[in-house]
Amino acid sequence: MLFYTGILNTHLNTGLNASLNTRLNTSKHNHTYFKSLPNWIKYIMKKILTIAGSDTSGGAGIQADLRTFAKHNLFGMSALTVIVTMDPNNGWAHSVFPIELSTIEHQIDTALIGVGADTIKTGMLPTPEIIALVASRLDAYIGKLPIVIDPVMVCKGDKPLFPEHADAIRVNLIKYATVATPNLFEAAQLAQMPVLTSLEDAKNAAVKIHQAGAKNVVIKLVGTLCSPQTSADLYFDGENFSILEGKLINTSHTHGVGCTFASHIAANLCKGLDPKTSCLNAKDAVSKGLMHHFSLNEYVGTLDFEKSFE
Ligand code: PXL
Repeated sequence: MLFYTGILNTHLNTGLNASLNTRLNTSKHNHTYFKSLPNWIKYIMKKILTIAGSDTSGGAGIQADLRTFAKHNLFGMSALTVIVTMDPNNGWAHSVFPIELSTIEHQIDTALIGVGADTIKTGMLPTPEIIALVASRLDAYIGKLPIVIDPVMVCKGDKPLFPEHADAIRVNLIKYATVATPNLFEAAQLAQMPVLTSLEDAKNAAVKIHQAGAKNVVIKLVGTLCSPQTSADLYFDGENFSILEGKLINTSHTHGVGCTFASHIAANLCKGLDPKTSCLNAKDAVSKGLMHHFSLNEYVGTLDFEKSFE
């Protein structure tokens, strides 16, 4: 039996709380251990909700989000919006199965009203109706807690998954973002620009996304538009631009990197860090994980979550 002798720290992810969370995450009997905790300890754990899809292959979606939250010692909750499957007999072609609206509504209310969240992250929202529902639920929390909007429009590359939904995200959802995390394609869609071909384009897009209501915008991989190419992201807080530097890692094993990046940002915000530091930390974590990428099968590979925390 281990005893903790530290001082209870009100910054919730240090001191006793960190120790308890670490033990919750590593205990072989998590459930029993959690139930045995006094209620006041459960109530001080910081809670974070992901409203996103299930990536059955495990690299992206809520699987990535919850795994990331757990590694940050946060209490993760999920509201599932869609199930994505991949066809092993047809070149890993993706199929999307949206969840019924009322089921999503019940899940969000369970988490936000029934339990309460300190931070919210959104991922894949597969129909304009689902986007509108999520937006209606986020409305009560704007300015009260951090909200990370990952405006997922593509699964891989730049082939739009839901082309007709870009407008719904731009008009209904982006205004709730404490931080919005579009890739180059999503940024162009949100900014209503045909395509981004330079850093200057990316800066213009960031301004437009900010005007659409996002408080902070991080456009991923703007460094790939520059020469020599890097993995740098562009960060805009409404006043200043910053470049989040990163070395380009030459791999196609990037499945789930976007979801993981946005979850790290959400987790950092949940722990009380400011938006820019949260993005810098997320960039660092994802880069470390990507250095140890691995393949899941002949079609897809992903980053090593564990290495992000070393
Ligand atoms: O990486 C984008 C993404 C987000 N969410 C879900 C996914 C994917 C890509 O496959 O399946 C559920």
